[in-house]
Amino acid sequence: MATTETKTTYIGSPVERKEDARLLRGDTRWVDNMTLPGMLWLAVVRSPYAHAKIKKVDVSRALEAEGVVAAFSGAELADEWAGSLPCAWPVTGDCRIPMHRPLATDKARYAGDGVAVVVAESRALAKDAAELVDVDYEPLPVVTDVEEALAESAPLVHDEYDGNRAYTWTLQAGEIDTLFSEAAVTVKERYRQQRLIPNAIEPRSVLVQPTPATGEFTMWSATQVPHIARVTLSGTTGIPETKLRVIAPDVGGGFGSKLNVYAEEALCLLLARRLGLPVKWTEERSENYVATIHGRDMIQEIELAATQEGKITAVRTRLTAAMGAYMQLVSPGIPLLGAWLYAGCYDVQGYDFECVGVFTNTTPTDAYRGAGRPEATYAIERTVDALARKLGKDPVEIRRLNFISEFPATLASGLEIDSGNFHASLDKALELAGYDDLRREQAERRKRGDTKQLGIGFSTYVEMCGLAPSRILGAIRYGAGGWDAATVRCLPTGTVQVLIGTSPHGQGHVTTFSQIVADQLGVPIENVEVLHGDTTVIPLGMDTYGSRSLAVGGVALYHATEKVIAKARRIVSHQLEVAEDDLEYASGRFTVKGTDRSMAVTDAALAAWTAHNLPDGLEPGLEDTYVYDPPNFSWPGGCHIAVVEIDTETGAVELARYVAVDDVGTVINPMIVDGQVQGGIAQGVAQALYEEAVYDEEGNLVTGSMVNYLVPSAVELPNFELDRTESPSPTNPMGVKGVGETGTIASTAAVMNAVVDGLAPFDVTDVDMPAKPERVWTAIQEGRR
Ligand code: MCN
Repeated sequence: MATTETKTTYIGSPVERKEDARLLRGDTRWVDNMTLPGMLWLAVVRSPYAHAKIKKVDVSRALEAEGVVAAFSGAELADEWAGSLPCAWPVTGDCRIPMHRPLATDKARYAGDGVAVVVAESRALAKDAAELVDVDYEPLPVVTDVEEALAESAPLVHDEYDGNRAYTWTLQAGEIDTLFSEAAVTVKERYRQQRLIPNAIEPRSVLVQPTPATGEFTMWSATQVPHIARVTLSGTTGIPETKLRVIAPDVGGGFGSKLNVYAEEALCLLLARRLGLPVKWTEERSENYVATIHGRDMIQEIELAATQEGKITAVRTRLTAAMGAYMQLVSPGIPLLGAWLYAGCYDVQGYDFECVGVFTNTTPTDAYRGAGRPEATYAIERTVDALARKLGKDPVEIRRLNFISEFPATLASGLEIDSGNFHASLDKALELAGYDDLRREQAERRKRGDTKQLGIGFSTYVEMCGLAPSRILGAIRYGAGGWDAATVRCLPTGTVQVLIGTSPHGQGHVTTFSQIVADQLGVPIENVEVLHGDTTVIPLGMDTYGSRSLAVGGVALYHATEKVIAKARRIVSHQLEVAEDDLEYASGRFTVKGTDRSMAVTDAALAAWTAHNLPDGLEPGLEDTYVYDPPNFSWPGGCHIAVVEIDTETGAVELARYVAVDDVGTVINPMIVDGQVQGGIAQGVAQALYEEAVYDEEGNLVTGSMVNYLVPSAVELPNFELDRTESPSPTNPMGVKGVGETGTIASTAAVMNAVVDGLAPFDVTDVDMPAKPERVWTAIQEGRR
């Protein structure tokens, strides 16, 4: 029986994060702080060339260096790998997934590609010795540009293929040609999604402890995906899954970059096995820039067909997406996470999507916050503004005309939006922003030729997250399921232990999942203990990415509490000698209807533990597990409005105001949700205005450190003005949707639409991202001419 009558006290409250006191005290377990007896350090020798034949690797000088225990070239270890580093998403039957050994053997394919490894008694000694490894390279021609890589004359990143095209993936629906030929208006735009470099506060770090007597290995890794790492690294190293325990202890951010299985993890495992001693590696920040995956890097061509009134009838999109030099865990699928979203939250009849994945001599790309969905939102939101400009309409008007307004709604691209209310979030955002006043102010500044022009930009978005129904993931060839699991264990002392398969790295799961359990079982929140990120303690799990932890893991947890309550009901009915139906349940207590006789779930837990007086045949203990496979993605949406001030003399853009009204269904913890939205917006603004990975012609990463890769800080950002609408998801009993990526998905488009809107007096219709002063100033000069 559902416990909908349960009085909620924690859910919906801004409960302080249980995680924070420990984090603030420094009472934490980061992998890099861990030391084990006899521990060795690993250093990777990386190619300085973006493309080069490896003619010879000589590790003899390194082997003679102080404290060095072992050194190997990629070729020397080649036969020890049981398989490639994993790529779990072959998006088409003919998708090219080249062999990807943890160290390159024949040629280096990007600057930073590992070619040899050194193991020594300390980090410094390993690093020093790595510099003594002699590698004889024969530099080869380089291609870093995704479109140039498709040219017939382009250098081949992988010689075994006849070109750099990795796959072509398409999706069509409706009478697309007819809709375009009959359209009164069409607009066609081309956008560049620049390459981005994730910067988690904690760099990647791995420590492997072997137990030679049993053949077991424990790997601590700063990863988002301990469960996926365990399965896939077993394939790469040949260590049986049953002998490999992966622990993600405290993890300091990931933003998708730690949703991966990396060479250094495999190397630490292999060398710990060979040497019989613990081996550790911690990434330096400069290594993070070349050896951790990058995000975005694609060219988008998008075309809308519309009526004279501005009703969009069809959308056609062509993507050319860089994979980089190899396929990492989910590289091929990342651009396709946006494949269904290129019509945004608009009701269209025709849909035509194509994505070509391309190898280049660059660091592999993979999931970076939003992964495919910020790109899609950017393209459609920018193009809707272009349509509004062409028709001389207000961008608000054109959006209203096209919104999907009935739910559930089947998109032209085929998926179903569970619930939403795009008009409501737009209305609320307009009111918060004071839209009419902003337009008035803008008009006045334009009239007086103010050197500080105002730009107002919208992004009304919908996204699919909560990855996801296993059947759909299977249909799109994703290599794993989308379920997640939770166990709820009521201990005799009144404590409730939760074992959850998701793996937080900053999202506050311990708090929000405690809130769910505390309300469901009526225990104080302090009495809930949430365990995560250890494949031995929690064998079932699919980890954290795609804003799935609440909408999948949290819902599994809710169902597990329901199972526990159902068992407790049997125990209580037996103990109080009444029929189960005569018991009412609320806030952790069963009461016999119409009386004051009652018993708490925690008392049932004690009774289940002593097992002195249980119904015949009932197993002792009060614990249950639920594995939840959602029937649909979850579909957050909303409206973001950016207001920028553009200095027309310098081209500097300042984000003056930012209003966000999001709809993430039922909210468990409004403070945590606000924090997620704020962080997400900051990351999207960073793409619009600041961040850009740049390679030179030889494939050197020019923006190889924080000195020249501009990660914004709080100083560059205004206080965000946040609000919400709430359309509970009908597909899960709590009505929740994900929030971890909404801010990033919505904000880049809002800011760039604001920049272009501010530059309208100069006839500027596009500026490449990031809209840095030089680009904006140049656009103004060209516009003036
Ligand atoms: N939540 C809530 N009510 C909702 C939705 C969510 O209270 N309606 C809470 C959840 O219970 C959880 C948090 O908000 O505590 C985020 O939930 P969810 O949207 O399920 O996202 P995940 O926990 O799965 O986190 C993944 C998501 C992604 S994909 C990226 S990228 C990202 C992000 O989270 N990376 C982050 N947020 C991050 N935050 C930090 N600090 N660091 C990162 O690396």
